[in-house]
Amino acid sequence: MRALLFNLIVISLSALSGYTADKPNILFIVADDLSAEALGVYGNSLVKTPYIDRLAREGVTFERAYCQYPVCGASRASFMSGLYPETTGFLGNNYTLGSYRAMSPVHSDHPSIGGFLRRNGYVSARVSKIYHMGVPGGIEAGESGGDDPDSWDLAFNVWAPETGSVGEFRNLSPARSHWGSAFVKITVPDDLSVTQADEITATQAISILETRTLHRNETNRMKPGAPIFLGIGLVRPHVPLVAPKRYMDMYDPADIELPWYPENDFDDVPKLNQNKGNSTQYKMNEAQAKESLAAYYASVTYMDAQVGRILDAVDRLGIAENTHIVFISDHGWLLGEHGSWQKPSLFEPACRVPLIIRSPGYKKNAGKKITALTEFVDLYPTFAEFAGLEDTVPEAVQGRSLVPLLHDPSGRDWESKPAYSVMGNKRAVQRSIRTERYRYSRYTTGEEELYDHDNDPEEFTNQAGNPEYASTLRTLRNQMEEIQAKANR
Ligand SMILES: [Ca+2]
Repeated sequence: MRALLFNLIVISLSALSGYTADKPNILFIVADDLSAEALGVYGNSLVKTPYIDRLAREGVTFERAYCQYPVCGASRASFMSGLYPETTGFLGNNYTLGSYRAMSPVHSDHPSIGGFLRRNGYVSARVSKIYHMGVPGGIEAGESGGDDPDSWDLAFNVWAPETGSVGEFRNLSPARSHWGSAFVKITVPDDLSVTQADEITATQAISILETRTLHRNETNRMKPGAPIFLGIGLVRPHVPLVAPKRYMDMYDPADIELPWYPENDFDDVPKLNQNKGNSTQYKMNEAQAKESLAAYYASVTYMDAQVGRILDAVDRLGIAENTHIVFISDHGWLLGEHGSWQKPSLFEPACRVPLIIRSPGYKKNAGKKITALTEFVDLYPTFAEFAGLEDTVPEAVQGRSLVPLLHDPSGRDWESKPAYSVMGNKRAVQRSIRTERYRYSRYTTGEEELYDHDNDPEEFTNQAGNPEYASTLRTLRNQMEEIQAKANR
């Protein structure tokens, strides 16, 4: 009788709170400034990324996923809100979703995916950089940056030394002394690695998972029994390229090959897309560029090791069967392609992003690669569907759930739509679309770029002025205008 009464109380409590223990956890791991080209699973044979590669073997890898804006703040606000950057007006780094809501007549109550899930029975938490934080400055100050407090029940910043790290400090880019974009390499003694941002972040994230699982009934004051949406923000390989010596030692700059590009590559590239050229921005000689790339790979491998710690914790805690893990970078990055580095840029490597999803329900497709065109606004409805909330996704959300591609990675039933990336500011939005075959970009100067990926995957020959592509160009202009109209809604 007592047991029955207890059961009734438990049932009525869970009904009251709206929590259902069988809803899955969602771990959302966001790396910073990570090019897909710097991961083993995306074909890089030099870089060592055993843990992200493991995640890909056990999940699915999106080969053609694109960010909405190749810069931290704008991209993060976009994927967290499920809205294009032109819709949020969040074009750059210096806005918050809160300021957008305050200004917006139509989206004043629009929740981020974190806010949406926490209103629907989840406990939502972040560790470190999910919305924009300055790297290194914001991390050195332990600040919450452009955070959206409505997204989280719990938010943890990390406070780490970054450019102040003890170790050997070198600036490999003579033309830059701004530590948020210079190629600063810092080799940290191995026994001090515990001071580093991503190690602290992984430790905090693991501790949260332990609290939610091992102690779920005893000590959880926060929504006891609720599933968790946990955003884990890793700041590497964003510069400064800080890594313990044992990771730096894995890469000999002599083994690094810089991407080849034609000498006259920029002759047909609009000025606005030449903005990250080494010859004007960084002035690295060949040896410095190779050492930068080696240090970047070391930072990637170090970040990958933190992903490994998180995956091990998920296994150890026995929650793998009830936890979706989604790994992305906030945007792509140029690693010397076109003699250019970093972001923003509308070339393919800056807009294309790594996206790997391991979902317990789709093991039959483990290791599959998905070539369907997808974009980051698709994450919001995907997470909502993981939580069984697909019918109540706010109408404003502009993406579509990726779950059909988890069911059928071939994409047979997936309607192909162009992926849309922009850069610039409110007064001058530079736009680009990626279709199955083409990349088409249009600048506020009136200049255009058209690359035919069937015969020019490295985007060396701008066909916008080629009469043979005239009808293709007309089609692409129309497609861009359609998306632009939707984004400006
Ligand atoms: Ca970034």
